[in-house]
Amino acid sequence: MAVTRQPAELVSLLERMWLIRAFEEKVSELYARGRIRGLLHLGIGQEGVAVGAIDRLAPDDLVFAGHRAHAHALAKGADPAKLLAELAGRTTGYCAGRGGSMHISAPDVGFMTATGVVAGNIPLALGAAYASVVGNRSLVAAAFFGDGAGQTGGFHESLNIASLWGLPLVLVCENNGYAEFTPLSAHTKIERLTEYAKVYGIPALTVDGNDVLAVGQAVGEGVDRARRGEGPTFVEALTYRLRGHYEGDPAKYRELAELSDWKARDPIARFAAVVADSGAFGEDGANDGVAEQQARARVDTAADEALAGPLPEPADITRYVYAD
Ligand SMILES: Cc1ncc(C[n+]2csc(CCOP(=O)(O)OP(=O)(O)O)c2C)c(N)n1
Ligand SMILES: [Mg+2]
Repeated sequence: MAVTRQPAELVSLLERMWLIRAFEEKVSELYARGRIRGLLHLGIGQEGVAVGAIDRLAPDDLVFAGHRAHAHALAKGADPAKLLAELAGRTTGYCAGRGGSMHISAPDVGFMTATGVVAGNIPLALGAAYASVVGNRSLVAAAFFGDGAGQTGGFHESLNIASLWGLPLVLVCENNGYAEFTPLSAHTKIERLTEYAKVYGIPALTVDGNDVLAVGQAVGEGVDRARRGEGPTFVEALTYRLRGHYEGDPAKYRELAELSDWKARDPIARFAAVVADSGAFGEDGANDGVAEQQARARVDTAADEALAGPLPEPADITRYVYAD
């Protein structure tokens, strides 16, 4: 698609994608070394969706993501050191080390929640969109979920209400072709998930999720529509996770040829070529590679800071437990 963004904006998008990639590669390394524990879902290969979409939101807009949520938190502006501290169970983490990867919340930057409940974030985003209308505010709520979410009741109920009440909700479906180890064709007969939205009267379109600008264009239209009070929009972003469903998944359910096809469509490498063509790396391309270097350096510093944070004291085990 035609590039209409300023060179500095293009570089900034690339920097954000690199920050997420470097962060998740560091997380993978720390996980292999036992410094981070628990079930971990990485979105390496899907960075174009979170960055392209969240770029079109305002700082006050609210993001609700799922179990593969590091990218969305970082794209919304979460601090990598605090996020890493959370994953490593440190008291300095976003949720005092009690939440971990699937329960991140960084409300200071409008990243409201990750959740381990597939599609559980969609009714929450719906509620935020409703609160925006009731409270006479102009904020937009965005929900990010996978293709697997389309088979849940909460997804359908939320789409119906969002449409019926014209709520300012943007629904971003990251269709990566699999729900856990099950390919899309084995969990629904519907090929284009936009069909689900259309039956509820929601404008919907499918985009190349590995094209950060295409995602931004589609989501930007949805955000504008929501802001004008014209109700929800559904964007299906076609993408692929280059890692297994979880760290340690041997991923025997997919062919290597499929993986290498998608590696060739890596959203970061593709976009770096667009940035280079725009001349934003300088005349002789001198700044090519700087975004990656800076991201890796920032993540290294964040990891040092995060791992220096204290673990919770055993005596504090019931702290934040509100049962009678
Ligand atoms: C309500 C619910 N049902 C089942 C699960 C188990 N589960 C965890 S991830 C997952 C698949 C999700 O697939 P998708 O929504 O496509 O997201 P992706 O993992 O591809 O990012 C399932 C079924 C769950 N966590 N929550
Ligand atoms: Mg999926």
